[in-house]
Formats: sequence, C-alpha cells, structure tokens
Amino acid sequence: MSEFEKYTIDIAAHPMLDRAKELGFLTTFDRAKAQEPRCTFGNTGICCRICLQGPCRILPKKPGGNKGICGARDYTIVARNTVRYIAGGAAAHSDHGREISEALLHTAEGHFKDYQIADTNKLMYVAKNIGVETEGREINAIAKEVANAALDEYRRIDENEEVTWLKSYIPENTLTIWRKTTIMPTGINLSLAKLLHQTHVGNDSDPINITFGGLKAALCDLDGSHLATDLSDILFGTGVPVVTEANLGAIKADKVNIAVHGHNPLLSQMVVKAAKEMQEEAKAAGAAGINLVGICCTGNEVLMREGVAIATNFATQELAVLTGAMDAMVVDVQCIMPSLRSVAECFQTKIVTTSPIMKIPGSYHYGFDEAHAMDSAKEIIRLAIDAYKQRDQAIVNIPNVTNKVVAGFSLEAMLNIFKKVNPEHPLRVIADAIEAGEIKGVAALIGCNNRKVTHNYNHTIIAQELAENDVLLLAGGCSAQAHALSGMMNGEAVQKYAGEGLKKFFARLNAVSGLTEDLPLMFHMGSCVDYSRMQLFANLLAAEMGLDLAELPYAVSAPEAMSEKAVAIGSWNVCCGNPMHVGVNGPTVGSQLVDDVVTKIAEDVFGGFFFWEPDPHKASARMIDILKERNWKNVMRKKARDAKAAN
Ligand code: BF8
Ligand code: SF4
Repeated sequence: MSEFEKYTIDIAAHPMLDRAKELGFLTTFDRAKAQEPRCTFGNTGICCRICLQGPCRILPKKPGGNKGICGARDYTIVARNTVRYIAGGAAAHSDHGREISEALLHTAEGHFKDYQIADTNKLMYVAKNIGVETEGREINAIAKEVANAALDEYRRIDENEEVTWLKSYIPENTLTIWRKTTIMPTGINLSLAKLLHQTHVGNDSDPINITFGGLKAALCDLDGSHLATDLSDILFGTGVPVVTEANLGAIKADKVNIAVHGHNPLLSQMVVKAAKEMQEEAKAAGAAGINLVGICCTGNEVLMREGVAIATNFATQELAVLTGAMDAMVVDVQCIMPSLRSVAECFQTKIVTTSPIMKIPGSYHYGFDEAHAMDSAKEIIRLAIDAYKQRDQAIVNIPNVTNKVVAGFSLEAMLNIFKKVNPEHPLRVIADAIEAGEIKGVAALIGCNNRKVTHNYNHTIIAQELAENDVLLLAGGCSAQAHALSGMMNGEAVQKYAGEGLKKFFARLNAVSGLTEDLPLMFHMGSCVDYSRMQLFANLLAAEMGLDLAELPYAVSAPEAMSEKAVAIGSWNVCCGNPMHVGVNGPTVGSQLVDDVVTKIAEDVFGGFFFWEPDPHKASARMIDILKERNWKNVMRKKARDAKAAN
C-alpha cells in the first residue's frame, strides 16, 4: 500500500511520487497540502479583490463588516467573483476557437501551406447548418466563408444580432428561454468585455443581473467551443474509433518520447505528422523511434484523430517528467503547470512553450509559426532527439502500467454505429432503450482534476455506479482521461461494471458495429472544447424523443471541476436544461441568495441547475434519481396526452 493513496488512486502515480520524494521534488500534491487550511473567505467566494481598496471580506460580527468598503454585499461579491470565472473560461475557450478560425481562413486562402482541409463532409455539414451556400462552389470558397462566419462571432457588435452557432444548433424552445432572459449573446468579444465592465467597482451590484450577465458569457463559451470543434474537424478530420493505451507505461524507454500538452491542436497535429516523417532521424540517434503521448486536452485531440496514447491527466502532468524518459514536453495553452520547468531540471527533459501568451521562465520558447508549421514542428522534434542523446538511461523509471483504450467517438462516429441498427433514425437506438427501461438515460462525465480531492477517485466511483445502474456514459476532458488511465475505457469494463440493461444495449451494438474491438464503457467524445459534441448529442436525442432539453433523461457530472473554463461549461449546461453535478464546493456558496439562484431558481427558469456534492456515492445516487424522475415525468406526460387523444 502506498503512502500516497490519499493523493491519487492511480497506481502508476504512486512510484513516481516515491521518486519525487527521493529527489526532494515537491509535487502539486505536496503544494496542495501546504495550502491547508484554506482561508474560509476565499474558499466560499466572499473575499473581494476587484479594486485596490481590497481585499474586502464579509465580517458579519463587526459593525459595517457585512459589506465591503464600497458597500458591496456578500451576494454582489459572490456573483461578481463567479461570473469573472466564467469570463476567464469563456475567453480561453473562445480564443482557442478564434485561432482555429484564423487557421482555416489562411488555409483556404492558401497562406498556410502545411494545413489542408481534411474533412469536406464536415465542411458541407457545418456550412449548411450556418446558412453558407454550398451548391456549385469550390471547397476553399466555402471554407473561407465558414471561417469568416466564425470570425464574425468575435467581431459582431450590433446588439440586435445573435451569434450564429448557437442559433443554428440549439433547439428553438431553448433559444426562446435565452432570448426572454436576455442571455442570448450578440458577439463573443462584446459580451465578455461587457461582463468585465458590468463587474467593475461601483458598477452593477444586483446579483441577479450580474448572474445573468455571467450566463450570457457562458453561452459565449459554448458558441466559441462549438465552432472550435467544427473547424478543427474540418481542418484535421473528425474522430473515428481508435484503439490505443493510457497511463505512464505509454512512455517508452527505448524511444524519443515527446508529450503534447495543452489544448490547441494546431501545433500538435503538425508534431504528429512530423514525427511520422522523422522516425529515421531518431533511429540515427540510437533510439528505436519517436513515441508521442498526450496530456490534458491536446492529448484528447490527438487521441481522437490520430490514436496517440494518453500519458496522464492534469493533476499528474509532473509525474510524466519524473519517469526520466520524457525528452520534450511541447505545450500550447491552458492547464500547463508552471512547475513543469523545475521538475524538468532534474532530467534532460526540454519544456517547449509555443504560444505568445503562454511562456514559462527558463523553458524553451519556439514561437509557433502556422505559416511554416511543419518546419516549426520538425525543429521541436530535433530538440527532443538531442535531449534523448543526453538521457541517462540508468535513471529511467517508467511504471509498467497501461490500459487498453477504445476512443475516438465524435458524434459522427457514434451515429455511424447507431445507423447500423437504425439507418434512418440512429438516435432511436438510444431512445428505444430508454423508453423500454433498458437504460435509464445518459450521463456526461466531464471536467478536471482538483487537488482538494483524491485524484481520479470521484471520477471513477461515479462512472462505475452510473454504469452499474444502466446509465449510458459519455466522457471528455480530464474526466475521460481518468477513466482511460484506470482501464474503464474498453469493452472489458462493460463486462466488469455495467448493469444488465447496459450490457444488453452494448451487446446489440457490438454485434453490428463492424469494429475490431467491443465498444467501451463510455464514449470518449474529446477535449473540453468538444463538450459541444455532447450537447449536440443531447439536442438530437431530445428531438428524436419529442422532448424539450429540460425533459431529457440526461445529466452531467464534473467531479473534480477546477478551471475557470469548468465554471463556464457548467453554467452553459445549466442554461441548456441539464442537471449539473459538481464534486467540489461551488463558487457561490458564500451567498445563500446567489447559491439558491444557481441551485434552485435556475431549474424554474432553464430546467437545469447545479448541485454540489463531494461524496461520489451520493452524487451518483442523485444523478440516477434525477434520470428516473425525468423518465417518470415523460411517461406521465405521454399517458396524459394519450388519454386526451382517446377522449
Ligand atoms: O480543458 S479538464 S484540467 S485539461 S480545464 Fe484543464 Fe480541466 Fe483538464 Fe482540458 Ni478542461
Ligand atoms: Fe472592497 Fe468594493 Fe473594492 Fe471589492 S470593489 S475590493 S468590496 S471596495
């Protein structure tokens, strides 16, 4: 038994934490310990640092202490802090989408020679959805117009207009609610700037108005994410089922190991391509070849499209370096720990930053130039080959842990499988299983790692208990990686964990899927940006079942939510009518009023709501109850309709 069991359930992580201890390197787990006990003000969101008079805390026992210096009450402070998380998250996701849009535009115009349009079917599908003419036009002309439509989402400032992507993909009933509550965004940049303005000192103090401003920003997150996924699929291809492996054992002692880490696939796709061409160079340096592994959502992107193995997820990124066999870690944006540089100093590992807005002091910075993408990727790989030559094989220590992963389930890939059963109405396959009671509904497992809880534990328990109770699972982000690392993303896991109904459901699909492997316990739909795939799935399933989104037996869980993006994602899920579990304290708990708005009132307005539940057993039980209740209501509604029709 490892002394680190409280830190993580990942058995590959334990020997690496032993190693860190020997080396005297303090990992993120040690640093989390150093932060305890947490400040209650900060932990509950009632500390305001919005102006230089702060920090102001809510101190009810002191005269005047129930307000900040400017007079802001707890509800204003909590609402402002929460929506500023959303603004940060939406900015990150949307800016990622903007970069992909620029890349598609330059590719279509012929300026980015190393990129091509990989999926013309997706291009046509997206073009038709957003109203771009396709008949008799050249591919590049269509791509250019689609890219410009995406860029218009950022440029638009006419408040009478609406963002295109949401308008094109979200069901009309939900759009009506968003319009009535004035949260339908005009343009992404405008909405985010307005929210920062709204929450400036001495501006809005109405917690409801602030919260709704935040929800508009959350919808910008969905809009920017959705177009990022669509345009990434067009540029790099839409995921198809792949079989690979996950965990630190995917790092190979005899190869030049390169980890791609971050979120944006523009560079990592090129690294994959370059690595294929440069195997001989690696061999000339004495290695058996080049081995790519993925971490965090860049890892998910190249897993989906290229079948690249997963090394690990957010919390354990430092441990990949501690193997001593990582020659380069190439990072782009988001969720990259600044501490990577200091752990890399113990080894030959080169940390290579590539974005002008993500640099780490002391690491290698290669300003990635999309106009010469292949050259940039090759230069980075050469750096890794050089590092390999300096590697001391005697100190390499790679845990012998890997698990089989079956992934790559874009919505298109899933529909292709369901079409084998029902070519006309693929989602009838799921609708029938729900209506027959074979499965209880669908749950999306999403989100990060958060050092406030044991790494990957809650993800795993919730997934196992939902599966045991016949809930069909979708997964993405670091949550999907948690399941991949622990061996739950393959057909064997269905036999081990699924209830009888879910087993039957999978058996029917396996009989016709045409895949070499059985379907896994959960459909890995990609990175966090790709959560729009899950929402699109929910939209289509609701349409197939004749339900509103808020009636669909669908629930979402982020057991270890951590980032600002997670707050934005959770919020748009609520706006879409989805019950949204979060396994750590919500940022609103410091104000009863704001907390009631997001956990109770939200349901009356949108049908979706947040609930905070740190206990994974209670969380899965509540999710199952919610699915059962939605099913029961749907049966009752149908009975009432049938009775009315009979009279
Ligand atoms: O975007 S799940 S820790 S890596 S924020 Fe970050 Fe969270 Fe991981 Fe992907 Ni998403
Ligand atoms: Fe204090 Fe008000 Fe400034 Fe916040 S905005 S730090 S509550 S004075």
